[in-house]
Amino acid sequence: MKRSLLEIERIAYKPKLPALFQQADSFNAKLGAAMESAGDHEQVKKHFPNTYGMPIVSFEAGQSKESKPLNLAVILSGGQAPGGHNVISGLFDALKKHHHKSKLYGFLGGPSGLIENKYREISKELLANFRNTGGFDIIGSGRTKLESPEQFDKTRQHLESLHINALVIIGGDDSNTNAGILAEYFLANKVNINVIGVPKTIDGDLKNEYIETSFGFDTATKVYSELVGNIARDAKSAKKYWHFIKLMGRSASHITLECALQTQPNIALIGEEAANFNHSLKAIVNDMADIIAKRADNGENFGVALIPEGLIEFIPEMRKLIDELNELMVIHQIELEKLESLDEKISFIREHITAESKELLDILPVEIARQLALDRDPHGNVQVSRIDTEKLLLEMVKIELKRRKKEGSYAGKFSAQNHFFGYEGRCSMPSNFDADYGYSLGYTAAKLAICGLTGYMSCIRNLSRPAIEWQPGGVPITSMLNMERRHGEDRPVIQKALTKLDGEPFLKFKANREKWSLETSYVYPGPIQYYGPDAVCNRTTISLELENQ
Ligand code: FBP
Repeated sequence: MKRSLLEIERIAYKPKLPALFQQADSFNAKLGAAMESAGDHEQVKKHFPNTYGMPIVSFEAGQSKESKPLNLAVILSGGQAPGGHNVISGLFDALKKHHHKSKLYGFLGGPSGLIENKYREISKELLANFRNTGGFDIIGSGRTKLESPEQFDKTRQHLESLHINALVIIGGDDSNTNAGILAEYFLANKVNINVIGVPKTIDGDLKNEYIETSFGFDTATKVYSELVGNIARDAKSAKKYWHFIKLMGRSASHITLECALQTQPNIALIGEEAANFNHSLKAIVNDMADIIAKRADNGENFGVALIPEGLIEFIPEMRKLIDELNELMVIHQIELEKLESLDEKISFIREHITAESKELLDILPVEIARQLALDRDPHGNVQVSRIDTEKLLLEMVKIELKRRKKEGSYAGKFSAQNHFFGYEGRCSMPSNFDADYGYSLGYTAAKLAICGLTGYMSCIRNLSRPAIEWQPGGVPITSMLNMERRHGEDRPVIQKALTKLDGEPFLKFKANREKWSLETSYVYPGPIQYYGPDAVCNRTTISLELENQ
């Protein structure tokens, strides 16, 4: 395999570990307080009689005793995130340190690899090509939902045939929910295999009091911020375009908020704010047109607007339409599957939604209506990355500015470009932070498995401090659950962390956005740096720094 010079250098990088793991080899689990679920205690408890109320776990150095070899299995689940190969490296190194005859098996293509029994053993030689690299290609990933007893049973058979002691699931909120369900199922059925989760997602929405951030968010936001900064500088140089940039991130606006803090654009929309203040599509378009008009009055017919991909789900009338579509797609699944074209599906949908939603569907550009009618992902989510919200807003702003021009209240020139940054950031070489964090999460997951724990998520705290001060441990997955409506029924799921409107990152943005909207005060973060001063190479995100201050 041909490698770039940077990749060759990166493979040799030694990720930093928390001091505790540098000082000792043998650990005991230190049990803390028992933990309730994030919400709906009684209902969650009913679903998890064996794993509800488990204690939070930290580690303390223990006596070295004779250890037995362990076999671990690992899967990568869902969208790619920088640092995934490092989680596997951390798992492998901790496992081999525990006992050199221990083995690590990677199941291929995500959860489906477990069901279809497709795997490869992860050897030192194989891993040597992947340390500190981007991507998930060492074993691949997938979005199959591991949820039915039949799938659990096949998983059990395949894991038992390899004498696996613990399965590590590296995934986002939905995959970790399933890790918790599988741990419960194995305990209930007296299967002697533990299950440990690892928090992964560029979206940054898998976080809570204990999980400060997921791996991947740091690198992805640095990649997008570099691109946004480059575009902002182009806009300021040419002075002729407005750039409407949609950023990935699913429902939550964490990525957009972080990129806004890093680059100081003229507009950054935050979906959670739109929902909180009931901002209609029309109100959002009006606010954007106001800023564009004010900048035009100052002779600045250019600018940068950041739009989270999940915005569409937060606009109240859109949310109502999407909720109706979600329910309808479950109830009328068979009829909808029989319809061949998207336009036939839309006609069917029009007949089965409320008059209010029908009115909205009819005024949306045809392309957007078609995108909304597309299938959901296996977890029942609207595939927001496939909806062109940036184009929708651009078209609507254009119409509004035309109206204002006619009426005489706007005399500027509006010429716009649209962009979508998403896949560009998911497989980037991990930043030093994600290389260290991913590795430490993998190392911690192996330690949790070695301590014989199940139903836990690997957790590292104190992340805005240098890695040596990081605190590793485990949090019960059931402590993150609440009940939510999915596929037309109430199910226990990990609560998604949306952008907090009283959180420090949003407050900092709010305090500055008016200034940024009119003054052209862009910041250009430049590319991720791996070598050089700490302040440039080892700094994490502004969001994490503000949240932890
Ligand atoms: P995860 O929740 O699986 O980490 O997904 C991350 C993500 O990149 C989202 O930001 C995006 O909406 C989605 O994946 C795109 O999914 P796909 O890779 O299936 O196109």
